[in-house]
Amino acid sequence: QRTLKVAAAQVGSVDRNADKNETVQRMVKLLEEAISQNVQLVVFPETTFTTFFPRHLFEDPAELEKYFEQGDDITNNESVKPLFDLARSKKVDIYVGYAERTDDGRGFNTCIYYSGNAGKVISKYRKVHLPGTKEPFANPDAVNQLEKRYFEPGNLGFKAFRAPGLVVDAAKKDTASTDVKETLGKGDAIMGMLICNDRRWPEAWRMYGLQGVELIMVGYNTPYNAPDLFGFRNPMTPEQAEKEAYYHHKLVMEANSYMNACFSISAARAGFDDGKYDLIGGSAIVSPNGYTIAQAKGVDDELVVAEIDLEDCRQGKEKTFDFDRHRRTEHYGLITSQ
Ligand code: ING
Repeated sequence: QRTLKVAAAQVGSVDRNADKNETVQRMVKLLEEAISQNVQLVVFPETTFTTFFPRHLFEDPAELEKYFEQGDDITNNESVKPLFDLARSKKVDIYVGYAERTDDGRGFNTCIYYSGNAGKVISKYRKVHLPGTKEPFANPDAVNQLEKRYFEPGNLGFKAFRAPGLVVDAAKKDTASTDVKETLGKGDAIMGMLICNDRRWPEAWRMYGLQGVELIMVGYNTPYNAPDLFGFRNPMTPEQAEKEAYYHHKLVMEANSYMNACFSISAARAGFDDGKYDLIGGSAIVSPNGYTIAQAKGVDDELVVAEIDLEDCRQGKEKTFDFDRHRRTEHYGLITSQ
């Protein structure tokens, strides 16, 4: 029995000129709701503190800068500090996605795992798979996707980590080794973080799967009806495009959780930013057998909660997806060489 209570904190519309303090207060409210339900881990979305700004072309660098969090460690930044202070005071762990401006001026689409138990950031991940284009579409009315313009591809790889004090109380020493065989089903939870488009790339999940992860966390902003999304005119009606975007989100979360025998928690920035830029909801918690066990109902701020038992990963990791026994890496060269 290695049970823990987890939640996805879906955040509804955030307008282009929203007050960041107000947005952080909405996140604090979701965290307080989670705390009232004895939730131990809360996953927030991608670029949660602001609107999904890569949809806009900014000519003025000073305006663009407003959407980034400054510095290598943001947890004491004025406007976002309340969230991390609450997490630390109540010993709740949180995943938070944000636009990172490093001390040496680089830009990444980043998320951090803040351990309320340890009172500090214990892991950082920078989004590897950046969708969209570097240059804006010719059509001035197009909804852009300029992550390749504003961010560099992540340079931290896919590093699994162990979250102290979640399923094994801090007193009991968890096994120091992260070797899958030795630690499977023992010690602190082994986790991995992805961001949005990453979830559509099985290689990203498998990198964590090979490290024995039991839980993957993903924040996302997924539009569906931007007519020029990625440069092609969307032939579908808004209803068809919306239906397909929800289907593909569910498909990749369920399939990849199943194929890596791990739980996953996905948290959407959802709704209609500035009343018109659509983003799907669909925040969900998926089991290692690929079943969605809890999901958001709407596109507003919403907490999606489930009690999970990390032991449920063992069935997959020791049978169907026992990678050591079944994978034949001598045939997989193309995956890393092409
Ligand atoms: N957004 C989208 C995502 O991968 C996208 C981009 C939308 C890709 C629809 C394909 C289809 O969910 C981000 N931020 O990656």
